[in-house]
Amino acid sequence: MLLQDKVWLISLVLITAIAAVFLWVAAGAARQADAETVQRRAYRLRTGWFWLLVAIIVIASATTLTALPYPDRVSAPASRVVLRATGAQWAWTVEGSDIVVGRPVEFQVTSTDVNHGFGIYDRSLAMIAQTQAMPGYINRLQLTFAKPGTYHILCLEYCGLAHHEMMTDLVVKPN
Ligand SMILES: [Cu+2]
Repeated sequence: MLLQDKVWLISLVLITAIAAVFLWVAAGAARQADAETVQRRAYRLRTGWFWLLVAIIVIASATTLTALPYPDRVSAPASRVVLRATGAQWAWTVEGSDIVVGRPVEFQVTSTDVNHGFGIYDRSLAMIAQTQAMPGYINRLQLTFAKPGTYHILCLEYCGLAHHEMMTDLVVKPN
């Protein structure tokens, strides 16, 4: 099942649940009840939900924040290949040595004019990494290619008339 279909299905279930709650409230609207009792019950429910939410946030943060999906700069392997990627209206220049499968690469990404988006795509045009290309600043993007072949670099940020022309190929050699 496509991700899109899954999201659509989840949305549909949630919409149905919300609609059911609305109908349930509407059906009971005419019923009289003691306001204080209802209020106390609602407050108790709210307090319960609040602490449940706090517990979920604390547990989720504690278990996931340690495993950030990108490496920190300090732990960059010394054997990495450094490539300099420069964006300019409207082309990419990538300089450096060859990229080999399994060998860590660091792209030092910058721009000579305006902001560009540096996006690396595989053959099926699925994005595998991206960062901003900013004038006067170098963004470091660390990546280890798992498969050889031709990858594509596309600009991800509208940067003028020929933004769509800002494409170049990146060849990753087998090990
Ligand atoms: Cu662009």
